[in-house]
Amino acid sequence: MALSPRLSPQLSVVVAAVRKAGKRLLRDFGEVEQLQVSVKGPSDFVSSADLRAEETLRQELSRARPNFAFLMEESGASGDDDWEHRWVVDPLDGTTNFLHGIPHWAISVGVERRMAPDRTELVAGVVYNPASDELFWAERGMGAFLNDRRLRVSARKELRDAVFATGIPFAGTPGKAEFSQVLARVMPQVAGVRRFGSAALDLAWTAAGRYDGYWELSLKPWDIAAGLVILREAGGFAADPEGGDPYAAGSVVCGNQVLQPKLRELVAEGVAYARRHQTRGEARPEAPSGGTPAGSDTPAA
Ligand code: 2AM
Ligand code: CA
Repeated sequence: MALSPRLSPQLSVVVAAVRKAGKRLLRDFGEVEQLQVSVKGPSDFVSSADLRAEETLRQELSRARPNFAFLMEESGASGDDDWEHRWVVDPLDGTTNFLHGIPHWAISVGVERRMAPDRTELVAGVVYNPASDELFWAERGMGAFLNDRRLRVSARKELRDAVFATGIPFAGTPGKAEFSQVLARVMPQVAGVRRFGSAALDLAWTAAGRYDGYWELSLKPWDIAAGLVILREAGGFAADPEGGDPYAAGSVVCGNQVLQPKLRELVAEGVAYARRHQTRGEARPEAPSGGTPAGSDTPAA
């Protein structure tokens, strides 16, 4: 597919790399669908597909930009500590979907630039879903695109019309009580809540206006680096629940200019409630009752 002439040399490198890794992953995905019936299941096969994709990306990206450092999901940080640019790579976001033969997973590559010793910014990102051949991409200041089409976040203004995506905590991760409290506040007010299982695609789909917003807590840099650039370049807003930097916090609440603050308030209230009511490491399971759930609690003794 021809891409817009706005594709810079740097992004061309990323696009070539994700397409190469994507082709192989897509072949592997076909195999996974066959493997579903085997007794052992496809999980070992998927881990090696994941590692292979990461290696392909590393080779392609480092050949084109030898000075860039890496932060990768499987192999961690590598390269010069004094890096000026760094690739932030998730070779397979939505692994559980991949494993189950669900065609909703992506390769995510973000570019981080160091402005000062303790300050970096995200400057470019590509999120590629090989199963649908949808390539979401953006460069700071240049807009966001899906293949060759310009992206814009949705224009909806009312919570009751909004469809939000989220991520549900899974085994071994914190935040289950927080999630329940947030969901109890969001669910009654909106048109729908979706959980599709790839943070990178959740951000890209919000950028494309398919979702009106998205929230998820406790994410890793490689889940969101690329998607945050795409979201912002599509006119979206993103913060952590307290209004801080979502990349640094690893927690994201995003949407358009009108809905993002409303969603953020609900998320912040739910999180604060769960934390105030934590006893023996768990919050009370129920949402506060009586009136609207949001803000109707009393402080813990
Ligand atoms: P991953 O597929 O690269 O692991 C969904 O909530 C997000 O959480 C995805 O971006 C997913 O990225 C991440 N995640 C990490 N560990 C997970 C797990 N065990 N189950 C589901 N999602 C997981
Ligand atoms: Ca991931």
